Amino acid sequence: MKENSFVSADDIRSAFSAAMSRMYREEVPAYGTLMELVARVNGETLSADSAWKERLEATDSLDRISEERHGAIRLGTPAELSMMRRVFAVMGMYPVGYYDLSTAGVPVHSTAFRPVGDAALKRNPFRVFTSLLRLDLIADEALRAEAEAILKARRIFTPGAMELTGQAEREGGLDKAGAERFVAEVIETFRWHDRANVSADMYQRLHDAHRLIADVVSFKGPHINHLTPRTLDIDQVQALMPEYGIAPKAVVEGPPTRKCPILLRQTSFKALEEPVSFRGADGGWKAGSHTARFGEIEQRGIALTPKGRGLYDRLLDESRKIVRPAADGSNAGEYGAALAQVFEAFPDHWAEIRAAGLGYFSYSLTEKGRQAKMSVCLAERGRRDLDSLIADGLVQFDPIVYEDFLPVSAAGIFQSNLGDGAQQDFVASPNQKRFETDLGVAVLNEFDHYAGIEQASIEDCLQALTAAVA
Ligand code: OOG
Ligand code: NI
Repeated sequence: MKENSFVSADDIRSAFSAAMSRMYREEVPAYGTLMELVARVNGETLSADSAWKERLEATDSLDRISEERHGAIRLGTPAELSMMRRVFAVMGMYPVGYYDLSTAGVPVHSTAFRPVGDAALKRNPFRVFTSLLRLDLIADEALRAEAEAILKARRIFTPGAMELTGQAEREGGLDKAGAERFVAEVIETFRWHDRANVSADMYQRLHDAHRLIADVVSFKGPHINHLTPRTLDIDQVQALMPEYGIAPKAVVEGPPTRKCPILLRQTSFKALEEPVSFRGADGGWKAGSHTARFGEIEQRGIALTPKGRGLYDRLLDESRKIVRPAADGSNAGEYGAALAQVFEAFPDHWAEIRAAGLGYFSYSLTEKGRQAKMSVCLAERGRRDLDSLIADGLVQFDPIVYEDFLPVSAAGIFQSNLGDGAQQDFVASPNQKRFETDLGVAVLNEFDHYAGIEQASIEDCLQALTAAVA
């Protein structure tokens, strides 16, 4: 009886992402401006391309095109991370991928909590890029101990959020009233607090060690630091940002503009300096400022196989050896040109990408394939491989969309929002084991996930072609 009244995890996630969007637009008006710009560009792109519009109408819900696709938070302790995992699980969001950002001068490692199945992603793809601060990378031992003590004392979840998460785990879900309360309680964790947990002096010391440490340790909770709607033309939004009074980061991260989009392209407006107050010695408050929150946009392409990803990483590295993008945007044009030129080595036709084994595709029967299934006899099943079924026009293939993140791009997003002078070196030290111990589970491997979707689609095709005569 009770089970029937549970709200689905997908619906809870949708309500959560809508509530986050409302809260963030109120808290950061520039983000609302970015949303307006994105809606305008998406609308213009679709009016200029009716074929694309039709395809999107068939596969996505058009009125939700410009909605948020992801957000990001930075946590301070293993206990916060493992509790966050339980909270996200109630919303059907699971940790996929491990990203080590120490190599890029940011003392965190991360995962993305996201829906994993095709149906869940279609219903609402919202994900949260979640980083855990690595105090072990901070050289100053005394400061590290103080930061640990401050973090240990804070409580980022409301008692209601903890209780409802436990209830959902015990009972297998939440009913309507429970789900509504859950969203309202969980949102509190992501809220901005303009009163710091620390004195101005302590903030400065944390800030001197790394701006990101100050951002995580000084506040009551892990305020959402950006949300990211989907754009259909990222170059256009990047170009128009100044006209809307918002300052874009220097360059678009990821691959260059292409006919066949690969992986993920993203850009953001630079984080805003916001007024905060610090604890004074006399129990009062002292005015200051903090820079953390921004808005981002993303445009996704095909998920690449390990071979394709290897090629992408190599070409990106090569481009950056030719021109390293400067934080002030002064060589953005040169960087764009180098990137485009180097990426000519990456095939830009779906059939070539498939033939070279660079990307993941979803296979389905064509109209001819659906008609022909009666004539494909069992004996042929083993003989006829996918390539000949495609050549005969029985099977077609579509790119599988990349739903994850890119460490070099993420580092670029972090850096541009930490201020231009914040570049700092750490010894590269990926530690996925440690991250998973803190998280309480292993993260899902994104390549296995895409390979699984591809394989299932192939089996469905073969099954459908032979089922009729079996
Ligand atoms: C996260 C930056 C990474 C992305 O889209 O790659 C990110 C952060 O600044 O906390 O969100
Ligand atoms: Ni982001």
